Amino acid sequence: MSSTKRLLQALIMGAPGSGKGTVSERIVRSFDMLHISSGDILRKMIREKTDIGIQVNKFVSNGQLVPDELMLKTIGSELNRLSSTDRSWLLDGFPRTKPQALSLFQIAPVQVVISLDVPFDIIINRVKGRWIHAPSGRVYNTDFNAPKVPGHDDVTGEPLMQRDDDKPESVKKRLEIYSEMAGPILEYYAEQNILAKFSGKTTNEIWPQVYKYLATKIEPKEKLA
Ligand code: G5P
Ligand code: MG
Repeated sequence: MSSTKRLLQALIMGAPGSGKGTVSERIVRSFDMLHISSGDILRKMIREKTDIGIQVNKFVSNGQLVPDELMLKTIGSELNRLSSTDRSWLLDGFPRTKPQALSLFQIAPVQVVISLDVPFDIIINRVKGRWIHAPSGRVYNTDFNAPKVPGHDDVTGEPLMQRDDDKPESVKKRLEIYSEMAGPILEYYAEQNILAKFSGKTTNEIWPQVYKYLATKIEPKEKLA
């Protein structure tokens, strides 16, 4: 007898540095979900110097949003893939504007929106210690989750790097943009009764709340660690 798999289409939102990438890593470890990060997709295009990568670089490295039309060109095929996949998924970093939210609704409607709420003064300090493994998007922090070997990825051993947009002036701009743009998107999802907000100063405080909430929507593959 065939069993019907329960699929979940979810978003994770939150200010720059609020821990979207970190919480997403924990989600995909505990639940059978794909993680798609718009920032990781853009950084890959920039690294590979594709046509779109060259166009988006000036926005990303200055901490500005990529204009909606260009952003849809960048991520459109990925959204179409998600609309027809038989896997559950978690989209991180998209939508960032109300028009992006409306476009997403047309392509791949979502059932759950996880919103991370972390005080800005905490974010500014933690971003200073961020290191990433660019090819996988794995995120480290010299204070919080340091790599086993300093400067190297735990899985591949490859060198870690810092992000161009983690310069203090870019971080400030990214936080201002988030403050301005996120409200209408969060309202839009609150009106649809799909918004779940999680507040805290650390990921370790937020994560158990997220896990318990998601476990009401999709079966975990691992117990809460
Ligand atoms: P991104 O890549 O989407 P942001 O700015 O939304 O980037 P970011 O910076 O990736 O978000 P995050 O994923 O929320 O942050 O946070 P994280 O990386 O997990 O955690 C931040 C640091 O804190 C890490 O070092 C982590 O280890 C540490 N940390 C986590 N938890 C704790 C804790 O409890 N304690 C401590 N001490 N540390 C902790 O977008 C980048 C750019 O791409 C463009 C824009 O230019 C954007 O600025 N872009 C788009 N433009 C237009 N439309 C879109 N949809 C776009 N998407 C991307
Ligand atoms: Mg991230």
